[in-house]
Amino acid sequence: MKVRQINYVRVKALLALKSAKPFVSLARTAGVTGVVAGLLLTSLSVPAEAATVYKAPLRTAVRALAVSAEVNTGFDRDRQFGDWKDTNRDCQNTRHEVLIQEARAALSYTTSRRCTVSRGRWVTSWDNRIHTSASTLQIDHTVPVHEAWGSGARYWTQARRVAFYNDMGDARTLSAQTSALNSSKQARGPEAWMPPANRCAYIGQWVAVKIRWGLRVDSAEKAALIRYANSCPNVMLTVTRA
Ligand SMILES: [Ca+2]
Ligand SMILES: [Ca+2]
Repeated sequence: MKVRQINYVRVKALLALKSAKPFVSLARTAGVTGVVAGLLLTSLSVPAEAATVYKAPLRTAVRALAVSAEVNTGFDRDRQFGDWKDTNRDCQNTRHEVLIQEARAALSYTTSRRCTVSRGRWVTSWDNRIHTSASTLQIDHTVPVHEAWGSGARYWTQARRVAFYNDMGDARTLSAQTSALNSSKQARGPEAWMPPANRCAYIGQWVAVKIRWGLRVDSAEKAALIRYANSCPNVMLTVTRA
């Protein structure tokens, strides 16, 4: 049982990393066919609710989002969500894990232990800007932490909130963005704030995170999502629920 649980965690991480790809293409990736196929077989033995994968075209997914009023009172980011964690205890916290994952070139670190990223090359998806210093980047929660709190996270356990805050299981939850632009977003949803570039991708990411974490949408947000989705390619969304 213990082995199955460990394998399931690994499968989940692999699937999330390749969440845009179907199982077959995942199994063909990078010469790990046998290993992945074995892990997938093992995963069949875990309870169905643990591995729920949602799949629908963007416009269908948007219309299916459950609506309720956003209740933002009582929010305390540090107390309720904590800070960047080093979940896998390799000395790199979530901020640096995201910087490493999104880097387009070799990285340099502030110390020989490689705990904190110093320089590299990143292209921020909201504005297509090129960055070479980590100091000009912030890690954005696609669905802002305060917005998540008001959309259902207030009812979660502390552990689930910390997991959301540090979600490395789906690359759509967190991304490195230009610091000033990230600051300008604050806790606003697509009804009030949109990035200057790659808006259709942003809408897909927003909807995927709402589905992954079972968060609700307020009516103004849903109207905006429907409006944007109707003018964007009706791409297939595949989301592993957290
Ligand atoms: Ca780490
Ligand atoms: Ca909202």
